Amino acid sequence: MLTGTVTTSPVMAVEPVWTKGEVTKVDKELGKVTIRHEEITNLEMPSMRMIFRVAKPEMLETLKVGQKGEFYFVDENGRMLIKQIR
Ligand SMILES: [Cu+2]
Repeated sequence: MLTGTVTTSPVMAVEPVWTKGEVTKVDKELGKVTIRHEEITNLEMPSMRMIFRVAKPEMLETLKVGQKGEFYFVDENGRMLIKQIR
């Protein structure tokens, strides 16, 4: 017997979108990292310098001022997070 459509949760395997950036400040106490980033296409944000929070506290231990890399930034309920670094 048909019981209607089965709705699946909108969980998808999201591929990280990498954005180049440079760490300009790390505030371990407040858990904030300032990054000068290039355009973030997944967030439709132009290049700028701004403050992010980290998805995991241990990221604060590895991030250094002057460090350049590629970052996966996400908007989590209005809070800009560094989700992954490579
Ligand atoms: Cu920005």
